[in-house]
Amino acid sequence: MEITVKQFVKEFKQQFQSMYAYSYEEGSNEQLYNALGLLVKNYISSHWKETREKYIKNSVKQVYYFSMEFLPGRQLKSNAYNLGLLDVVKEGLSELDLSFDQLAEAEADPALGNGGLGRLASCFMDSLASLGMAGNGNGIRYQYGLFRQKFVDGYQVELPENWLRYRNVWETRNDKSTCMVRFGGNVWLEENHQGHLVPHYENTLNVLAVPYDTPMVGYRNDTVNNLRLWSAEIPVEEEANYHTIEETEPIKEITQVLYPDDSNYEGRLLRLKQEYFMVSAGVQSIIRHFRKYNVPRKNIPDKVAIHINDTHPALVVPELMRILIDEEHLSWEQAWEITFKTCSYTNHTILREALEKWPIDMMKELLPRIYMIIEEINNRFVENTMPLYGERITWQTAILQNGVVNMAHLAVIGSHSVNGVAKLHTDILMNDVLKDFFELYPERFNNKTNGITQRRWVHLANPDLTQLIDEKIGENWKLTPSELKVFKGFEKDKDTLNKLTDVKLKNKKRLAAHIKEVKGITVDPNALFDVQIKRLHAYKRQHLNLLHILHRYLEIKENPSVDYVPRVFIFGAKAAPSYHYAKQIIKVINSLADLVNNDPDVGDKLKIVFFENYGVSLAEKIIPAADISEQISLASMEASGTSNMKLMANGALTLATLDGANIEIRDFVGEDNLFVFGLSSKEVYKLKENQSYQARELYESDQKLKNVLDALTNGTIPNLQDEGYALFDSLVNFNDEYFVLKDFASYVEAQNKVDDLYKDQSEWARKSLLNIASSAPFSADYTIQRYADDIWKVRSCVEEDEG
Ligand code: 26V
Repeated sequence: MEITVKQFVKEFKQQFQSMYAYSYEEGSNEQLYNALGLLVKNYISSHWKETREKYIKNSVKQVYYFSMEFLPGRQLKSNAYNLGLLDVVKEGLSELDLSFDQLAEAEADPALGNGGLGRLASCFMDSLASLGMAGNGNGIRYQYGLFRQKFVDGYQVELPENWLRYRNVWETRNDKSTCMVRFGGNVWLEENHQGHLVPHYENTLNVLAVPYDTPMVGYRNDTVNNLRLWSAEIPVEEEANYHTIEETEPIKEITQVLYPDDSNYEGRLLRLKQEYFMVSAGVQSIIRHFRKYNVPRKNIPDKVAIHINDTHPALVVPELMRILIDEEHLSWEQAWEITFKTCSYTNHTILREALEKWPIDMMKELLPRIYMIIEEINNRFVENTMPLYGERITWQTAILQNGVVNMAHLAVIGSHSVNGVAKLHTDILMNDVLKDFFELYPERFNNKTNGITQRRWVHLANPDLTQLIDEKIGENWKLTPSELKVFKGFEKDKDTLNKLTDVKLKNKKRLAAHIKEVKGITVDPNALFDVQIKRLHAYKRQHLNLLHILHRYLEIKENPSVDYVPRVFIFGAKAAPSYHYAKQIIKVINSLADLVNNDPDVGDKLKIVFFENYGVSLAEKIIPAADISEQISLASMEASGTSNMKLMANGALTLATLDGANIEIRDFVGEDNLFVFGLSSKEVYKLKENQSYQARELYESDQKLKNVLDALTNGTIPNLQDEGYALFDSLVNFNDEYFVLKDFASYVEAQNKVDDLYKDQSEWARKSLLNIASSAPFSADYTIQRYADDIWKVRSCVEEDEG
């Protein structure tokens, strides 16, 4: 985008004045940020309009990514960057004596998701736009995002995240495109005069769905796609029926808060309301938009692809059926053909406790028409499957089972494509979690290994590294990430390795200053920065990390001259508010941090930093400074992971079990350039199968392990209530569900190898370089290209223009 610094400065001053009626010199950071954001949005708006018009004019096939969660992160910097305006903006502001970075920090980080799944959705939005593909996001505009985490006396405390308090400059409320969503009441079918069976409704709760649209800006390609988030309101014409604030609650609460859990399914009515609200509004608006295309309805699958991000939006299947049958008057067969060809589904977890199963009674009462349709889908499925595959498989794959609606089954049966998010994960879906379906529909299953956007996670988060790469191999890698492999050619180049070490050190100094500021802890930037950042969950095994730190602490106490490389162990993790065990792990790590960080015997050998309120913005600060990336889940449990990819792309060496995408990371970077330990997924399956695991035997036979476990309960760690006992119990007395003790010895061994390598700084830098140069396959641009080719059948519109 062509804008001069002079023009920008003038427009910025005007923008500020028109909003606040005083000069920018008197503005607070929030105000200055708001003015700047609106100005940038103004620059975006013409591309936004033109992109939309181009898609309609060319009848382009559109992808709709349905997700209950999006974690876009702050948008000012990335929008300005993708527009090609970042330098102009920075320069202009500095002419006005303003710091861009300071203003950028005033933006609220929309935490409209829990973790990996939500962040993946946002990386995908970025890649869709950057590839010039017609991709739309569809989700919920939660008034409160994921809770703000604080530690009080080492315990996690949850505070509300009112991210909309100071307005959101990126969104546009779109009153022209509202939809009505109906809940409850009675429904019956009656034949109309054309002989169609049409539903009649009485006593429904009618909710107005209001869309808020946010531009998704492509990287220097003039493409701006749309992220549509829905908000629930009382329909204007029904306002008079509501007499008190309390009466309006059932409507307003629908989009009030994000469910702060990403692993435990609970059959909560409000959550089902949220899911249907988002799905119904989204599908209605798609069908409305499709009418602009003037194509027969049977061609919907040629013009629309709907993606179901985990089972949460799986009601897309019956909702699309409902609209096609009840409103468009298609036959069941015609409607089913369209629905099935339009929908595709990604599974993101094998954790049984996270798989959604709604009680039939609840579904019937809240969504009577939708339930009728689900029942019919199920009946037809059973009818077709039984003669071919017999009773066992048919009942195991049915949608309705034991009084519940199995949402994964609904999603698989209603989609032409089912994918996992890493090779191992897809294998596990096919051989275990969804194996009966794999027998029915092998052709539907495919793998799409996750990816990340290098734009946010490297170009913007790590400008010094980016500059170094540019200097060595030119800028092509920014548009063609595979070019990064050229960087491998510099693995023996002293100058490059020195500069790489300098860049890392600079990033670590910056993080060290931040640690000092927010935690008051002094850390040595020359120490090894060891990072584990992800949701807190037993399967991710932050407590394995904890046991190793405790082990080092005990060794140092016993022998103060022990030769450990100085290390800073960095954690960022939120625990679901109801996940008691995860919160106990947080408390123990925090108490151990108090002990270790203040023990003069320890000095710089060991520091522990547990950041509060981990999220996208904090990740952007931590990742560029990481030396070691901890990816230590029990093999088979982590579907893919994405922090593993971000850390690798920033030059951290991975310390990993062979789980999720770690396996593919190893394959690309080579066995010698990361640290692997622990059970393989096959071994885990075997161990579970033959039920031979005895955690207590390990505790009793391994003296080092025993010392560590005993330290949880013998008063070594100060200020604990029963948390140390809780950990001990789960690991020793309740037989250690995630095989922490089993993997402990090989983890400690791998950690010692990490120390040894770090002592050889140039060898470390060489491996770090190889990691960076091997990270291109994990670009979300490639992942999205594969979704586009194999599943959605959409192409870049930028290409089309040229061709
Ligand atoms: C489950 C539930 C259960 C009901 C309550 C709300 C809720 C919200 C989210 C989820 C599913 C979370 C699944 C998830 O985030 N999986 C992660 O997905 C990442 C992207 O594919 C992947 O990298 C991680 O390995 C995987 O854990």
